[in-house]
Amino acid sequence: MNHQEALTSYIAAFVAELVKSGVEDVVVSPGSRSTPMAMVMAEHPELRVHIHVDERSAAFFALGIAKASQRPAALLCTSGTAAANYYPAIVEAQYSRVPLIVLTADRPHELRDVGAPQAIDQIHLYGKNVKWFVEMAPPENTAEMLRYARTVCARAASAAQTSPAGPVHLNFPFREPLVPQLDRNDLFELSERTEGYVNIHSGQFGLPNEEYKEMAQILNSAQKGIIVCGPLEKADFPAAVIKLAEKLNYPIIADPLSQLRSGLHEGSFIIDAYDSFLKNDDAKKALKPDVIIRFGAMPVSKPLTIFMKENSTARQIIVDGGRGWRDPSLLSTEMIHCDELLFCESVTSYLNTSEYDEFIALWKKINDLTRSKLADVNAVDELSEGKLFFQLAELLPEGSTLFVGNSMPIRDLDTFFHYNQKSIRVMANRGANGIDGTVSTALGAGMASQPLYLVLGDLTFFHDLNGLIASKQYGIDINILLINNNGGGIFSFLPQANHPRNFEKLFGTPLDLDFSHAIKMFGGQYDLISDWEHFISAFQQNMDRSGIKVMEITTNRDRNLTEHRELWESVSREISRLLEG
Ligand code: TPP
Repeated sequence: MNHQEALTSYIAAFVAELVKSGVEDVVVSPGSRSTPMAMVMAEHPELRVHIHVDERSAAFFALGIAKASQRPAALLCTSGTAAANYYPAIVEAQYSRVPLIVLTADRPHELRDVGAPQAIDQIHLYGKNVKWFVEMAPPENTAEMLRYARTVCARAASAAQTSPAGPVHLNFPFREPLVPQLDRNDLFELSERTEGYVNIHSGQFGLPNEEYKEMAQILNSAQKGIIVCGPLEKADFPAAVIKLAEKLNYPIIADPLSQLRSGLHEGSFIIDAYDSFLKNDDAKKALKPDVIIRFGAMPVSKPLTIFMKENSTARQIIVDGGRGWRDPSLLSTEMIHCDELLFCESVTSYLNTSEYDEFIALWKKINDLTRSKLADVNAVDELSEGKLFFQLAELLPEGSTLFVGNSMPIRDLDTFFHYNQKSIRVMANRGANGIDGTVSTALGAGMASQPLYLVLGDLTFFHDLNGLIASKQYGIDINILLINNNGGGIFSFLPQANHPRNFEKLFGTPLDLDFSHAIKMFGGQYDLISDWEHFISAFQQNMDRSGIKVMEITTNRDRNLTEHRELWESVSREISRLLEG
C-alpha cells in the first residue's frame, strides 16, 4: 500500500474527528517530524491554526485558549526537546483542570534508542501529569485503522473534558517521507460515518436525593456556618451558591478567582477582605464557625487556610465535582464528590430559611471595617502596588478579563480588589502557581475574552517575554500593567528576609532591565508611568489603542513591605477596638 496515501488518510481521519469533537484551535510549533499532521491541519476549513515558535509559550497559549473558552485546545510539535518544552503548561493544565490535547510527533520505532537525531524517549513523557497517554499505531489505510484513529481522537477529547478536565497526550510515530497528499479532494470526506464517529456521553456527578436531604438537615441545625468559595469557573455557580447562602444566612468567603467578587449577583453575602482581618486573633475568635462548606480549589489566602486549619472541630464539608482531594489540612469531615451547581441547587431545595443573622452580621461588620481601613491606601501619593489593585476595580471597563500573575499580584488582588458590580472575569494560573507562561496564557485567554488586562511582576514578565509574539502575530489586544519592583517582591514578606547577607543575591534577584526595548521589539506601546495622574490618563488612552500596550509602574520592595505591614496593623488595631467595645 502506498505509504503517503496511508499517512494522509490516517491523519485526515484523526483531524476530522478532532474538529467533530469540538476542537476549534490548534497551536502548532514548526518542525519536520510533525509535517504530515501540520499540513493536514492547515487544510481543514474549520480549524484555526496558530503558529508559535517557542513550544513553552505555545503550550501556555493553548492553555489560555482552553481556559477562557472552556473547550479543549490542541497542541502539535515535532520530536525531541520541542515536546519537553510543553511540560510546564501541561502540569498547569493538569492541576488547574484545563482540557488540552497534546499531539507530539515521534520517530518510528526502528529509529528509537539507536542514536537517531532528535529522538528522545517520548513514551509517557509527561508521566502522571496527563490524564491519558496513547502511543499511536503507525499510520495505515485499512478501514479498521481509520476507525482506530477516529476513536482514539474522540476518546482523547472526551477524556480531556470530562470532570476533572485536564491534558491528554497522543504520541505519533511518523516514517519518512513525511509530506502528505494534499491534492486529494476527499481529504476530510469520511466514508463510514459523517458525523462525530463516536459520541461519548457522560453525566454529572450527583448524590442520591436522601443525601441532599441529610445535608440540608445538618446545615439547618448549624447556626455558625460559613461558605468558602475558592477558584472555580462554572457558569451559573455564583447565582446558585448565593441562593444557598441566602437560605442559610451564611457568609460567603469569596476568593478573587471564585468569580464572585465581580458581577451583578447579590453582593450582601460576599466577604472579600478576610485575608487582612483573619490575621487578627480577636477576629478569629469571634468568627469561629461550627460548619465550613468549601467549593473550588484551595483559596489564595494563607490567613484563611490557617483559620480553617485552626477550626479543626468544625464540620468541614468539601464539595468537588472533579472528584479530587482538595484538603491540604486533612480536616474534611465530608468529602462530597458531586457537581457543585447540582449540590447547591439540590440542598437549597430542602432547606428551611434561617432567621439567625448575628453571626453573618459580625462577619459583615468586620469586613466593612477592614475594607474602609484598607481604602486608606488610596491616600498614598507615590506609586503603590496595593493602591493599583484598589484602582483597578474603578478603572477596568465592563466585561473585561483581568489576568493576574502569581507572586504578589494575585495576593494584592486578594487584599485590595473588592466586590463590585462590573462583570469582570478574573483569571490566573493557580494550578501549580508558576511564574512561567503568564503572558502566553493571558494572550490565549485574550483570543476568547476581550478587553484583556494583565497585571504581573517584572520577573514574571521577563520569564515569558517570548509570549508577546502571539499578540503581534495574531493581533490580540492586551493591556499589561507591569509592576516593576526590580526583583521578587514576595520574598521580602518571607522569613528569609531577616537574613540580609545573601538575600538580594538569592531572593531579591534584581534584573535591572529596561523593558521598553523589549516592547519596542514587539511593536508595542510603552509608557513608563510617572504618577497616578499619568497612570489614569495612559490607562484611558490605551482603551482606544490596539496591540500590545504596556504601562510600567515602578515600585520599591522595601516600601511595599512597610506599606502592607502598616495597613494590616491598622486593620488589626481597629478590629480589636471594635471587638473590645
Ligand atoms: N519559578 C517558577 C516557574 N515559578 C515560581 N513560582 C518560582 C520560580 C518561585 N517564585 C515565586 S514568586 C517569585 C519566584 C521566583 C518572584 C516573582 O517576582 P515578580 O514576578 O517580579 O513578582 P513580585 O514578587 O515582585 O510580586
